[in-house]
Amino acid sequence: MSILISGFEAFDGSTSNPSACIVQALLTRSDIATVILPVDSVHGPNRLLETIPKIQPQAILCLGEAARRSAISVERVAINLKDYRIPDNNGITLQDEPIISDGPDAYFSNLPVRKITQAILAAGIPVELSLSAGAYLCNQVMYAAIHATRFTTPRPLVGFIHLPSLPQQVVEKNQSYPSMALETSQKAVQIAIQVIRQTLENNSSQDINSA
Ligand code: PCA
Repeated sequence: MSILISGFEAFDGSTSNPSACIVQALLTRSDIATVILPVDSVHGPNRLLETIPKIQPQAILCLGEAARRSAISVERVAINLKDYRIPDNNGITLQDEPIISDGPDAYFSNLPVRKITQAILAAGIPVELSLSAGAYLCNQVMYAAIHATRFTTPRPLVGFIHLPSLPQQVVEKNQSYPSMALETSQKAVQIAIQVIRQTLENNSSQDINSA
């Protein structure tokens, strides 16, 4: 059983990104494939889309940082919109553009988003089921991954989790917005992986029983 987990490089003047730290910590697990994506309007989604056929994962969990959010955000929806509030790491700012010109307005994640949220909450970690992954690179990667795998059989589970900034990022910027310790975000991601794994196991035993 293979699960692909992606994270993003640092952006917006930060020297780190919690999603990259978590992906690096998962590198040693043989059942998990990882990729760190550039915060780049073209190469970010492309790097993920190139990796998917090589791994042929049963699930794809993308991770990114949501500065100023105070809780883990399990994303429900990706919208077909690029509307960047800040430039990407290549200096590009896109506005009012679709991700896929003839694509649907939005895709729902097919991860068990409510179960993941409930399991993270049960572990005592602040979490929300979020209605918007924004209109920047995280939303773009989530939309592109769901779009690219929609006709794959069996269809992989695909979704996105946003993580609050790390305390040191907020300190670095001399600001006072919310943050979450790396260990806490990491535990939340581990719980999400467990729930995804259980869902895949249940789906495959249902397939065997109905065969
Ligand atoms: N967060 C950004 C892009 C990269 C990241 O980690 C976002 O929320 O779109």
